Amino acid sequence: MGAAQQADTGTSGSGAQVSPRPQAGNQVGNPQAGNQPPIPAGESAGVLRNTGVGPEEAVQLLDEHGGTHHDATFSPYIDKLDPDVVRGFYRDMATVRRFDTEATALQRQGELAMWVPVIGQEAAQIGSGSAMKKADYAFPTYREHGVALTRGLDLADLLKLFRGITNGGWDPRETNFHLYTLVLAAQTLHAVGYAMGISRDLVADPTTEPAAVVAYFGDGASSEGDVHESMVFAASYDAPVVFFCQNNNWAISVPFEVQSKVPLVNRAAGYGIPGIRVDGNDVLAVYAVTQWALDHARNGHGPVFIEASTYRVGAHTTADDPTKYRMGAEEELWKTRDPLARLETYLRAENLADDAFFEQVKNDGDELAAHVRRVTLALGGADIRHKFATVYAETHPLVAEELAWFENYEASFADVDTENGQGGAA
Ligand SMILES: Cc1ncc(C[n+]2csc(CCOP(=O)(O)OP(=O)(O)O)c2C)c(N)n1
Repeated sequence: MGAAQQADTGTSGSGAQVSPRPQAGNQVGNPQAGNQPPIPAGESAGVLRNTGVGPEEAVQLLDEHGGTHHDATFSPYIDKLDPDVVRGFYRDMATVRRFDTEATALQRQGELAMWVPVIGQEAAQIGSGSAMKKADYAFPTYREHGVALTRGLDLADLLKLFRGITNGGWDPRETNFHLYTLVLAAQTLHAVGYAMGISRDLVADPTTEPAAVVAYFGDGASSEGDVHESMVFAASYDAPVVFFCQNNNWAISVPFEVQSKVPLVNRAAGYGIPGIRVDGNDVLAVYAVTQWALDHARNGHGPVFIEASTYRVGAHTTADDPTKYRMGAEEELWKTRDPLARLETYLRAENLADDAFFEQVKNDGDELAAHVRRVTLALGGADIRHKFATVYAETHPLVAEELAWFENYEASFADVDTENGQGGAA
């Protein structure tokens, strides 16, 4: 990364420490503890202090004007980045934004049952996803389209779920990207269980490649008991898991202030794990912080909690109307912090990208959107009976009763369908 605009904001040298939790010598939960060099103590405004008082500021390496800042702990993770990688961050963020627009259009045209937009959160997702290695494993919620892209998924596969074709849409083992989880926070338990499995695999075979897990969830999900249980378990067993919370300020219509009386990052201290607050709209900072956390976890030092401060620019889903509960001024403020705009400003100022690059990214995005549309329309209609058949492994009287009701209801449209020359519901 170019150093021309490096400016020390004075935030480094604040004395805040990155302190790995004391090792309990639990060799089953943490087979590598003791064999690895300790993570060096760093200095960063965004890192939880030992006192448990969370940082006021978040780690930021690239501000909303495209200017860069130095951070003693995290800057080294991006200082030597190849410009191609930084351009790749932009390309991925723009790709997922274009994909999102197309999926929203498909929903509005009746081709998807609903859609969950991610606009505004691209940096949090592309930054954290890009920090992962192939052997690492991501446990997403239902909005991690950007992470899906970094894991190598064909984004069209995501839409199968939202069209009702399937309960999944991809084989998680192919990309180490778990299926979307709509039950809030349930995936954090799955993630910790998987991470504990990684630890045990290492005990069984020390030549296994060390890996870590990233558990994604939102500020609303942080109020669920599952997150608490996950963190207690992960801390107790030094599980190699990074808890990545995208605090997008809203849980549908409930504002963040209702979820927590303190910054979420403060909670990490209660579990005895390091907590880092990062500017979630700064792709470089998210990338650096997540790399640090993954190294920490992979090297046997246990879990890390990251709070990525970001904003859900659009609606919660296409079934939601944020004008009913949100002030326009807040939306306008966050638009000035747009993750793509700031990286574009930086790339242009550093002469790392020109008009031709941005034009190419736009054209490639349009091509991807056309591909996604083509694949989705070719899927045909969803067979809703499949849903009834997959609630339980065996037949269930209540499901059978509901299916009978549904079939009656469907049959009531038979006359209309005949008149219109159509053949049943899609
Ligand atoms: C256990 C559970 N309770 C309630 C819901 C309904 N629900 C779906 S999304 C949502 C808000 C989630 O907010 P947050 O965790 O902040 O994530 P975001 O959607 O903002 O990314 C709620 C309450 C659910 N899916 N699962």
